[in-house]
Amino acid sequence: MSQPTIESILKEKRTFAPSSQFSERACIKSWEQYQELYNRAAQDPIKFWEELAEQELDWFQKWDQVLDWTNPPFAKWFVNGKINISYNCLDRHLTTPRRNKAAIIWEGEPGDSRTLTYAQLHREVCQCANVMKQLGVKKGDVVAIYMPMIPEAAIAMLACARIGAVHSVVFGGFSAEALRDRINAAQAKLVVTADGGFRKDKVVALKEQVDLAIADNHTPSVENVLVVERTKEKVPMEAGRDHWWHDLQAGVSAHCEPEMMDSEDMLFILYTSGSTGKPKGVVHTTGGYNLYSHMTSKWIFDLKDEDVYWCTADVGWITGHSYIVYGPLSNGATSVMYEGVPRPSNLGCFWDIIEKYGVNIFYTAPTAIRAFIKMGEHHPNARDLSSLRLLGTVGEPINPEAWMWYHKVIGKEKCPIVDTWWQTETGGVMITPLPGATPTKPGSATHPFPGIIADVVDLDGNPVGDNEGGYLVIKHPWPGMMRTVYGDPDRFRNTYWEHIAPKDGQYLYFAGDGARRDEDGYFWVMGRVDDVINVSGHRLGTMEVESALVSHPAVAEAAVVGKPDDIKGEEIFAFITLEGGFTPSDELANELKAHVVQEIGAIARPGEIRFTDGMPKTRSGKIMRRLLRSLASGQEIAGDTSTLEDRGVLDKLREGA
Ligand code: 6R9
Repeated sequence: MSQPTIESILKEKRTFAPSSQFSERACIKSWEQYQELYNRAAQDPIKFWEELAEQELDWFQKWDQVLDWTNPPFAKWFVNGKINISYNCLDRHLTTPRRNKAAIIWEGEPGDSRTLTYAQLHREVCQCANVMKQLGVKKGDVVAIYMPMIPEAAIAMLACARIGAVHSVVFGGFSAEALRDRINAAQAKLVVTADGGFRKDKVVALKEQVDLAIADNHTPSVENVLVVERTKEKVPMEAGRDHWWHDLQAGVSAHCEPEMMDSEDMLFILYTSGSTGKPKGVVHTTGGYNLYSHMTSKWIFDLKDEDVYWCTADVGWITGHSYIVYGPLSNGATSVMYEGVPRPSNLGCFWDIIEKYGVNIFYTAPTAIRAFIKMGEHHPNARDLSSLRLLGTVGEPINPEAWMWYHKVIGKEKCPIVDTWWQTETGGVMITPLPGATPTKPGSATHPFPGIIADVVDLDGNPVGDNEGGYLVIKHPWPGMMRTVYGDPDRFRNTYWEHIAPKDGQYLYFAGDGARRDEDGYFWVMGRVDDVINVSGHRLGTMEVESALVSHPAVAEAAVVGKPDDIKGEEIFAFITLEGGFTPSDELANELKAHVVQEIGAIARPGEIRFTDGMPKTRSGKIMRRLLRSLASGQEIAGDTSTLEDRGVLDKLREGA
């Protein structure tokens, strides 16, 4: 092998098969059925996706060709097909009993709530679409959506889709500056926002941030700002530019024909932060994304008409796009939307919502699960969670001990867990259990979704052996794949398709994650390849060392990074947050080092341990190891920190040094 890959040291062996009660009722009922689907799709992916596109979606006009891959890495799916995703999410349900079914059940942080049936949501989307048209938005224009977690965020997205405008959702927690950059990068004509939102018992003044972002002609493309009244705090409204949503809504028709979109017309741009450099505008188009978010929602979350499904993400992230809005609604499901997050005044709010609405399917992130563990199981134990039948996780590798806690305390050992690996770039879930079919292993995302050909390879593109770490790649285009980096096709090519050179005309999509496949073919994601630590020539992924640390009863969360070392090249530097009831000490640090040695071996022994109250995380909850790496080696923090959740954490960590 010409290039070093990644060594695996994790020894997790537990397995959990779905119960027969679950499997019998599931969309995909057995391991054999999964294998049959997988093999059929692998042999003829074109036919596989074509059949599903015909069966599952409504098209205005059929395609001429399923996949055009003559100009890789730029794919076209369902060439010349005509479709509208808002039609598939709304109109087609109105002629069925789903017409009066809850599409969105929304809960505000202060405890107010609202339910929109499919008929009501359709009406609101049409009105919003007409308002946008009135404000001069046309097919192909970009609309920036900067919103709290309120139904109008989803309504605005669907309204854009309806008239063929491209949405660019900017997470409501981002600063004016981040918003300004994203508006300018895509030349947004309209900004949709709210006076504010409620988060952690405070008012987030969104309109104020919008005003700052567009002040002094910083964003010349913006013609109008549409403002939802949410907090009722007084906000300045600039005449001619700023408009209240409810005022304009009152004057428009509730009929709006969906625009006939080409399958490859742009649906949205979503900015994702690279570890360095400026954020990339990930571009998704209409037909393929609709199909992929639809199919993955249907089979992975096993959606049934009577289910109440809740994904706790924010619509500002891809998870919110694909699994709060488009995927569930295209399937006619009931999707819960919650404005708040667990906070000191209400640590148990998630469990209250599950109890209140009888949530059956719950999809959250490892960062949240580790926080729940730290808060203590008396919170979930005080609520009735018996409605739950399926659990999911996304965003980071889940440490086996966190998985076990989720399984026992939340799932009461009866709910399958789907650990879903995917990215903004992939549009939908790529590697995951199918809950009625796949025996799960804690910490493994298990197997590729049917139609996805995944592999673990070295830098020459050659598959590595069982249990050897390498680079996670996807070998065949799939309908939900990103189409380009907005305005920068070269960056698309360099970032994803050239780390591993195309061979014999085959292009490999490079995900940037390290992984290994075990002897049963299970995929284990080992963390970002940028975060790999090289100890005496052994290249270790972050996930395995962190999981060993988290398996110690004192540890709530762990993040490991490499610190330059004269002899070893790098040594492992571990940042640790402790469970309640434990206090930092040298003895505990030594005990944790010994624990890692015992769990996975001497090679992974942390050279240094630093206790901290919190980790620097992105606003979607991912630990920013890049910043910890700078701290560990005593360097100044460089690069983009605009996605950091809480700057205070960094300052504290610096002081603690
Ligand atoms: C959906 C989303 C993508 C990166 C991805 C990987 C990490 C996400 C994971 C996971 C291990 C999982 N990631 N899910 N790692 N197991 N189940 O999170 O998109 O924000 O673009 O992040 O997140 O490192 O490459 P995005």
